[in-house]
Amino acid sequence: MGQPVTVVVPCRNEADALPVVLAAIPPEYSVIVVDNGSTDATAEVATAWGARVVHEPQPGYGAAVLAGIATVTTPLTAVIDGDGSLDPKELAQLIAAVEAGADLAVGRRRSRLSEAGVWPWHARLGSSVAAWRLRRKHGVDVHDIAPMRVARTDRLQGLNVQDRRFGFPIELLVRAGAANWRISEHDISYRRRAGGVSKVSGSVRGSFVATVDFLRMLR
Ligand SMILES: Nc1nc2c(ncn2[C@@H]2O[C@H](COP(=O)(O)OP(=O)(O)OP(=O)(O)O)[C@@H](O)[C@H]2O)c(=O)[nH]1
Ligand SMILES: [Mg+2]
Repeated sequence: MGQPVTVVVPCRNEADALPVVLAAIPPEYSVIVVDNGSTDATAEVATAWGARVVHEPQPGYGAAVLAGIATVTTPLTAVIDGDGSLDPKELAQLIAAVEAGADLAVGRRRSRLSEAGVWPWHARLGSSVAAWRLRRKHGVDVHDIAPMRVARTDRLQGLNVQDRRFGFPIELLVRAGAANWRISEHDISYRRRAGGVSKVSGSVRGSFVATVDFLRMLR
């Protein structure tokens, strides 16, 4: 049995998708669902599934993730989306990497492991450009923007990431690189969200807004 893990699941109106996510989280992990100003039954669904619920009124992916991370007390923290597009079972390889000595283990979405049509060109472009800048300018050897991640909780809490929106994953990688963290990247699958409505990659506009957030962090 490895070290205790808490999975933080940021959610804004994910009541339809959340059961699929929570059902796939291995029972030995603790779960915190961060309800980020949802107007649907996200919090009720989370409670019914036995997850702890943290409420974060300030909108933004970063605000939600930070609120969750701040309350974790296990040695390891994992972060995964609440929309069902990522598979919680694949956290195991990231957790193993951190237990083996990595400071941060991150996922890398791959076309060959993705459901057809789920990863449109505009979303892929934004992530690729951000990852390229991370490698070139910041010396962080990643090929995606760390859509899921596992790290030691105390280190993660001490990283002092400021961005509250979609710059959060990028800023986290920049800061981890600057602190000389050992980062390991692992291929993961990518699926259609399990329910609910896309807020980002479902439109060119959504991808554009997220990409602007990414690039603000990489100037
Ligand atoms: N977009 C967005 N997502 C949030 C927010 N707060 C929490 N989240 C959650 O963060 C996770 C990741 O969101 P994204 O996958 O980037 O957004 P999405 O709406 O699923 O968009 P697509 O995956 O591109 O369809 C999801 O579980 C969201 O519910 C927020 O303020 N905005
Ligand atoms: Mg999503």
